[in-house]
Amino acid sequence: EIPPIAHPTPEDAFGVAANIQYHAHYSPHFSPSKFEPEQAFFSTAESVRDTLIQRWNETYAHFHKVDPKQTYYISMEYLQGRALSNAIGNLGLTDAYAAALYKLGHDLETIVEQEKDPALGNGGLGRLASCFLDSMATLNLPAWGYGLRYKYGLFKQKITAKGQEEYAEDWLEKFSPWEIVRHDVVYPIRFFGEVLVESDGKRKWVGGEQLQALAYDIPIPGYKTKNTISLRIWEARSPPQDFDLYAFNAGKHINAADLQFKAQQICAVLYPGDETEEGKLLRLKQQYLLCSASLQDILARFKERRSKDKPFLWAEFSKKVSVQMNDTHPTLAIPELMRLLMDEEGLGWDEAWTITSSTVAYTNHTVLPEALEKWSQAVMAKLLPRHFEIIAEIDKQFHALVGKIRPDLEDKLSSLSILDSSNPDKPVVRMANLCVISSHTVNGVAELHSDILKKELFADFNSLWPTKFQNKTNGVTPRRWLRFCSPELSTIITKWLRTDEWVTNLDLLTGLRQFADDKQLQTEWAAAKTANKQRFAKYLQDVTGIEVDSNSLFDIQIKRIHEYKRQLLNILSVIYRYKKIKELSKGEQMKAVPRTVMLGGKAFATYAQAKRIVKLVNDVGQVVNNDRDVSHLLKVIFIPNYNVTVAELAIPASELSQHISTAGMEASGTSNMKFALNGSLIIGTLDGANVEIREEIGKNNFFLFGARAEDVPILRKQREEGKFVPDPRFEEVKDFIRSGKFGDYDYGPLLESLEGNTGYGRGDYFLVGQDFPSYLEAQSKVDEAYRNQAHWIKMSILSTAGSGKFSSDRTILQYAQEIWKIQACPVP
Ligand code: 26Q
Repeated sequence: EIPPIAHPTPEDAFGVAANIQYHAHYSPHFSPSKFEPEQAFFSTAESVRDTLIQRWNETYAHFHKVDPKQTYYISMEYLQGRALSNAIGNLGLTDAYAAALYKLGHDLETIVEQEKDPALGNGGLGRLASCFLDSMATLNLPAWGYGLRYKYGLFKQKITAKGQEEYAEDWLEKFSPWEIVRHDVVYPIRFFGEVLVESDGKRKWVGGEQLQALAYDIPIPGYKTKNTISLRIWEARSPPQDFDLYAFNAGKHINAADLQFKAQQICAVLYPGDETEEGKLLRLKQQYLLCSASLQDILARFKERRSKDKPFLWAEFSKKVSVQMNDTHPTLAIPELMRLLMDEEGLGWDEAWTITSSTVAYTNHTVLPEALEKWSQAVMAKLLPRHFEIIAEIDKQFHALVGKIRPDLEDKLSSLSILDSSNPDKPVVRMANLCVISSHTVNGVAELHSDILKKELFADFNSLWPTKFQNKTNGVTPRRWLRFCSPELSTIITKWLRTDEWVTNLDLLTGLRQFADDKQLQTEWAAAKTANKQRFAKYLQDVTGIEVDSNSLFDIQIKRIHEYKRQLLNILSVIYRYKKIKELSKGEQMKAVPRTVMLGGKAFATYAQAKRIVKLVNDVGQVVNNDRDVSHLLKVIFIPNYNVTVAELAIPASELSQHISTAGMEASGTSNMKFALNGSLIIGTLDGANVEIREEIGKNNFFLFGARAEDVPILRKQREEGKFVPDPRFEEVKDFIRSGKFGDYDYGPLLESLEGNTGYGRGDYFLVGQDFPSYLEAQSKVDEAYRNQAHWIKMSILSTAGSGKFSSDRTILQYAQEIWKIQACPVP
C-alpha cells in the first residue's frame, strides 16, 4: 500500500487558479498552447475532481472502519445533469472558482456551459435516482448507487418541419472528467449456457457466453459535508484474450475485435422506452448485467469487511446490506442473489430465501397495467436458465404458502403468480409479482399512488401481507432545484429567513409565510422572478429564434410526451384561447393577460401519437406567433431537446406550470415539486403528488380542475355507453384544427383518439373531452388571478413556503428509517 499524500483542497482563488493551471499543463487533453473555454472546463473539472477523490477515499475508508449497514440503490437510469456547478456549490467553493477563472481570463458561467448533460435516463424515474444520491450523500448515509454506463444516453431531439427528429447523444465524445475507471473491479457475467446437476444435487450454471463487467465510479458529493459517495456504473466487455475463447466458440473463429464489439453493444444505448416498451433480449441482458455485477460487488464487500477479525455469518447479511430496486427493471437482483448464495456460496434454499427476502425492497412507479414489465418465459429460460429455475421455484413455494395460510386466495392465484401461462402462445414472467413476493417492503411514490397500489393493483397481496406496503412520497434535491438553479431567489429566502439552513432543512421555508404580505419581500421576489424570466427568454431566443415578452405570464409544461400527461389538453386550450383573442375587439384585447405558453419534452421515437402532439404544438406556434393580431397576447413555443439543463433554466422562470394528467395515472410527478418550490403556481388535476402539494401550499394557491381518480372508471364507462355530451367549445377547437388552419399535416388520428368508442381512436381514454370545460374555467381563474400582481406574488411566495415536504432529504430519511434501517455515518 502506498500511503496517501494529503491533497489540500484549495480554499481561495489563488489556490484554485494554481490547481486549474496545473491540470491545464500536466493533464492536457488539447494542445497546451490553447486555453479556450472547453480546455478551461476540463481543467476546472479535474481540479474539482481532485478534491472529490480525496473526500471519497476518506468516506469509504470511514465506512469500512465503522462497518455500518449499507444501502445499495439499483437503477437502470440516472439523470445526473451537469456536475460542475453542483460540485463546487456543494463544496462551498463557487466564489473561489468564479474568481480563479476570472483570473485565468474566463467566466464561470461560460465554463459551466461547456459541460455535456449526461442523459443516462428517460425522465422522472431516472431524475429521482439522481436526487436520491444527492440526498444520501448530504445526509451522510452509507450508500452506493449502481447503474449502467451507456455509451449513448437519451437521444437528442431536433425539431424540423417534419416534427421531432432523433439524434444520437454521445456524452463520452471527448471524455467525462467525472468518471474513474476501476480496473480492479471486474466481475464475470454469463449468458445462455445450461444448468448441470452434480452428484450431490447441487446445480451449476455452465457454458454459454462469458463477458465481464468493468466498474466506473462517479463521485457524488454531499452538500456541506465531507461525505462523498459513489455512483458505480458498469460497462460490458469481452474477457481478455488468454480466456477460453476458442473452446466456447466450438472451433468457430470469431476474432477478438468482433467479440469486443459484441460485448460493447450491451451497454451501447439507453432504452428510450417510457412506460411501455416491448421486451427485447438486449434489454434483458442489460438488466442482468446490472444486477449480477452489482450483487457480486455487494457480496465481495460484505465478505471483505467480515473477514477482518470477525468471521462473516451469512445470517448477518441483511443486517449489513439493504438493496432497493428502482422499479422492476432490476428484478433479476432477486434470483441472482439466490443463485450466488446457493450455487457459489453453498447455502441451502431456505437460508438463501430468508436472506434474499429480508434484503431486497421494491419501489413501484406506475399503475398502468400495460406498463408492468413482463418477460417471455422462453426468452428468460434461454438467456438465464438457472434464474428461470429459481423464479419457477419461488413461484411454486408461493403457491404452497397461499394454500397453507390463505386457502381463500387460491382462486386468485392465476393473477398473483409470477409465471403467467394463460396465453399458451406466450407464457410470461410477471416481474412486479416477483418483486412483491420477494421483497420485505413495497412502496409507492405518492400517497394517492400508494393507496391505488394497496386497494387495486396489489390488493390481494396487501391482504396477504398488510405490513409490506408503504408510501414514500417522492422529493427533489433543494440544492440543484432551488439553491443552485435560482441563486436570486435563494439569496432573498436566506435574507428573510436570516439563515441558509433551509438548504438542508427545507421545512424552514414555512418561515416565509409570515412575510407573504410584506411589500418589500414581494418587490424583491418579483424582481428575482423577472430576472429568471429574462434569462430564460434569452435562452429561448437563442435556440428557437423567437422573441418572448418577459412581461407576459410564463406558462410551462415540460415532461416526456405521453397521452396520459395530456399535452394535447394544453394545446387544445391554447387553440381555443387563440381563436377567442382573434374574436376580441381592440378595446377588449387591452384587458387580456399576455401569455407565453411553453411546452417541451421528448416523444418515444415509435410512439406515433406522441409525435403528432409535438408536431401540433409546433404547427400551432407557427400560426400563432406569426399572427400580428395575436402575437402580442399569445406566443406558443416548443422548447426543443428538454433535459435537466433546460429544466434548470425553465423552472425558475415559470409562473404557472401544468400538471394535468388524467387522475390516477401519474404515479407522482416530481417536476410539480420543483415548480412549486420555485414559486410557480400549479394548474393541475388531483393526481400523483399534486394532491399533497395542494394540501401543503393551500387550496387557494392551486388551480384545480378535472375528474377525480375514483370517478375515472365510471366516466370511461359512460363514454363507452355513448352517454358523454361534449362541450361545444371542445367541438369548436377540433373543427378549427380540421379546417386546416394549422397546416396540411394529417391530424386525423390525433383527433379521432378523442372521439367515442368507434373508429380509429380509443374513445378518449384519457378523458380530454371530459376535463376540457373545467380546464378552461381553471385557466380563466389563472388570468383573473394574474391581473392582481400583488396577490399573485403572494401566492408564489406561499407556494415556495409550503414546499418543504418535497425535499428528497425528507424522502430519503424515511427510506433510511422505515425501509433500509440504516443510520448516518458522517466522516469526522
Ligand atoms: C421498461 C421496459 C423496457 C424499456 C424501458 C422501460 C421503462 C423505462 C423507463 C419503463 C419506465 C420508465 C420510466 C418510468 C418513469 O419515469 N416513471 C415516473 O417515475 C417518477 C418517479 O417516481 C414519477 O414521478 C412519475 O409519475 C412516473 O411516471
